[in-house]
Amino acid sequence: MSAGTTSSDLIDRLLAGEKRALGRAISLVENGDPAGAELVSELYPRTGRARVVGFTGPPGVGKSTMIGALVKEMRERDRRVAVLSIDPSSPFTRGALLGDRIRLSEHFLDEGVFIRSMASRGALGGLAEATLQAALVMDAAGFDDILLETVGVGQAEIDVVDHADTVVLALMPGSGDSIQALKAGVMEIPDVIVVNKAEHPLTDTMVREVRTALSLGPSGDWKVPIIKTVASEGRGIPELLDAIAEHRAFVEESGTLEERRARNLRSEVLGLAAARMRRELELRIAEDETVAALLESVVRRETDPATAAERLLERSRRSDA
Ligand SMILES: Nc1nc2c(ncn2[C@@H]2O[C@H](COP(=O)(O)OP(=O)(O)OP(=O)(O)O)[C@@H](O)[C@H]2O)c(=O)[nH]1
Ligand SMILES: [Mg+2]
Repeated sequence: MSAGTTSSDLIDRLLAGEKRALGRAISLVENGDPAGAELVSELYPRTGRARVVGFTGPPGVGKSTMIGALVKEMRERDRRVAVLSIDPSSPFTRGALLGDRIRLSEHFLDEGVFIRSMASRGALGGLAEATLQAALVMDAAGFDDILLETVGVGQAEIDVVDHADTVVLALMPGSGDSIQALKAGVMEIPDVIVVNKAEHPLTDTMVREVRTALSLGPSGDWKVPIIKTVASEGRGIPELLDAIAEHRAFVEESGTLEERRARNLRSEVLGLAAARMRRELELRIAEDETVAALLESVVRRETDPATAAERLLERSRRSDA
């Protein structure tokens, strides 16, 4: 069977919402298989319908637990939901992965729920690229909502959570670092803030600190709601889902959804191009003796880093011509 037939059959099954086909498609993307990239480019015109909600926040605040509880609530509201959690192979996410598996078995027979963790090695743009491609595939498979769980590591060219239609920041009492980051403007203002583990006596103090931090930032037309949850008991989860839905309605009605998506897609293209360019440059450094000599001269303090970078780029442009 040729690759073409495999992919058209896979596409048909995927568009019919078949979970096994979806799992297979995501594996292709995750492994950086060229068939995955081809699949995404074919499916792309059929995407854009799903509502993408990104969850970020420090390790262990309860993002996975919260998402699990939201999935349950969403099923009660008759929505088909796909969950994608990103595993940058940190020791923290190991436990959460286990949690995902437990929830996965809970929804195993439900065609309306799909849960998957990503750990990519293959894709050119790394994990971020593979994750966004996986989200597109889920979108094409007809899921109403896609929930993305990420840890807020902002060093990559592409921060996945920035590509969501709604960004939820999860905190818990004692998440002081995040408050500082919000205050300092290091952290992008989210659309919804959750204070989880709200059974803790310091919850209201935390809520006040969050409110103060937000009041220091730019104030837009959307007032960021602060929701208290005890995710492990499902408390506050319907309120959280309502807040997410309200944000969605707000961005749709105000026309900012289109603007936001256009801006996100533009930065995704730039981010992917930058990641590819970096990889090309790294290959060049590994393979080109002149470049290796240039780097050595930086180490010997004969050429400064900025000048060397300029020469590296000049050299790579020349070889493109
Ligand atoms: N006390 C309390 N514990 C909770 C609550 N929600 C989640 N937990 C527990 O907190 C721990 C971490 O929860 P996770 O959902 O794995 O947290 P996470 O943010 O996904 O963690 P990472 O993916 O590792 O960043 C687990 O032991 C949960 O059972 C809550 O509302 N109260
Ligand atoms: Mg988790």
